[in-house]
Amino acid sequence: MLDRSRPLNHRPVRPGPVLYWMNRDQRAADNWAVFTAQQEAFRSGQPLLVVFCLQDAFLGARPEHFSFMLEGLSETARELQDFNIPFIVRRGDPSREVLAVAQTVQAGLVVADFSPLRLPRQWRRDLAAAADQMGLSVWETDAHNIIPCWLASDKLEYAARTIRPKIQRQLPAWLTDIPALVRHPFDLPAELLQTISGPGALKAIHDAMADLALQTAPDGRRQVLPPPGPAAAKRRLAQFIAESLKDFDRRNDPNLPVSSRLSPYLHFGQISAQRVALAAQTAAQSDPALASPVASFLEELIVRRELSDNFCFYNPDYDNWNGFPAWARQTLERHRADPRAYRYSDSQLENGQTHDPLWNTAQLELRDTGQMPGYLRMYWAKKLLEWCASPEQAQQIALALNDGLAIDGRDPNGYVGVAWSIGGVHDRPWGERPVFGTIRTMTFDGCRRKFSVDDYIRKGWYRANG
Ligand code: FO1
Repeated sequence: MLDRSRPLNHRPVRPGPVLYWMNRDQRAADNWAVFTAQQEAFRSGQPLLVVFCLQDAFLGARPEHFSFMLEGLSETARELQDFNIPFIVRRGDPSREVLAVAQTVQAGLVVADFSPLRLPRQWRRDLAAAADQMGLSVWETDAHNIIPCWLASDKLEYAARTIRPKIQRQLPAWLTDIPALVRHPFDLPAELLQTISGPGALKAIHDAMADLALQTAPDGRRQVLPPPGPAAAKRRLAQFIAESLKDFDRRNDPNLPVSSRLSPYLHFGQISAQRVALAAQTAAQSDPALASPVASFLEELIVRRELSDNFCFYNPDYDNWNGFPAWARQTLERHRADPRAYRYSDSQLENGQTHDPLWNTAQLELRDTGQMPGYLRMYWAKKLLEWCASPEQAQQIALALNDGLAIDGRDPNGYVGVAWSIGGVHDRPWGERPVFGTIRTMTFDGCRRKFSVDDYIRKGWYRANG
């Protein structure tokens, strides 16, 4: 079998229970990290356990986003427990908490899943270094991408067109069936479990949800979110394939219900991208009419998503000006002093109070539902460039709104989406315009030519006003 794992320190695996630290891939099924941990536990006849570290805050996520995650985790906890795999929830810094659990159970190996983002990577680095001191091996398994990020490409890619051939070449080897977990035959001694888990994961999750129920976001509003969890994700996938995949080539029209709406589940790892890709492929095999929409869907699901991870993994400046390509920084620099036709306060932007009704509707959809149609996310970010005092400020506002409001915020796709829109990342120079320079623009009239802007605004008005 191909190896989706790599060591994070130089210690050999030693006898002892295997611990999977779950972070980005919050599911039991179709999770290569828990599967790898189980394989290693089998090899030496050892117990397997899973730990999750709950943070008090994560990159501006709202209480509703934490609730979405926690409800999914309680489902995942039950699923793992059915496989005789204890699930432990700890609160606090993962490098410290994972190490404490590993020490108590005298683990022989810790397996982490993979994230290309700064803070989650720092957690892994700290854990691997501290574990190294104790002679404990730490591995990382990419359970999120279909091709492990460090193998898909070994460098920062310029654009979809440069990573696509690399992915296409390697994909047949990686896009395989995903093995199922089996009931784990080796038990962790009950008193040890009691020591590390206290009253249990479900109680810890329940308590955390009760705390969240008392909290409101700084704006005092409560978003209406889709149903959370792995089971809801599977239902969404089935419905998407049955009802809307055939129209996926028309996804740029936000009035049509063609988007997969899987992104919240993919972000929290409640569904595996590989499972989604296999399901789409299977659908295409049984219906030739699906060939083109499935190809477009897989382009977004695989090439674009894995390109986003590539950008964040190889570019430490994925969320600031220095991450923009040189041509984009030069052109934006040249237009820095161009007059802006409109300027708005943070609150006017957050509450969709600009002169542009299309932008306002998209922003209010984001504010109130945590989601925004994919095509409008680009328009939305580009308008911020047009209306803010500087490109840096536009990027920071776009990221604050996206991380703070989007259910799938705080994700490589969000950082890349904003950097593409404002800083030309993965794009090329276009015709010269005020403020934008040669960064590609998007306009209200351009949208009008693509879809009924009036319908979108009217429906948005009804969504907001009943
Ligand atoms: N991961 C955790 O391990 N613990 C958390 O408490 C946690 C909260 C959280 C809140 C919002 C959100 O969007 C993601 C969250 N994650 C959490 C997941 C995780 O850190 C990230 O999805 C990835 O690491 C990003 O690549």
